[in-house]
Amino acid sequence: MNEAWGTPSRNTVSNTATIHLDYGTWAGQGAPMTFEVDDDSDGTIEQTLMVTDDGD
Ligand SMILES: [Ca+2]
Repeated sequence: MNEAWGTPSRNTVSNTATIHLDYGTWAGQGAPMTFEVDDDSDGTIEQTLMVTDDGD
């Protein structure tokens, strides 16, 4: 399940997960965005995912 990450999708996190978008550290358009994933929504982050904005 934890393959290399490209674009976030519903297939990569469980339906009980809570995803926090780390806007506080996001440099803006074109910069990588950090997602913090709480797989079981217990308040502890299990995964931190970096997603590169390669879009238009
Ligand atoms: Ca958790």
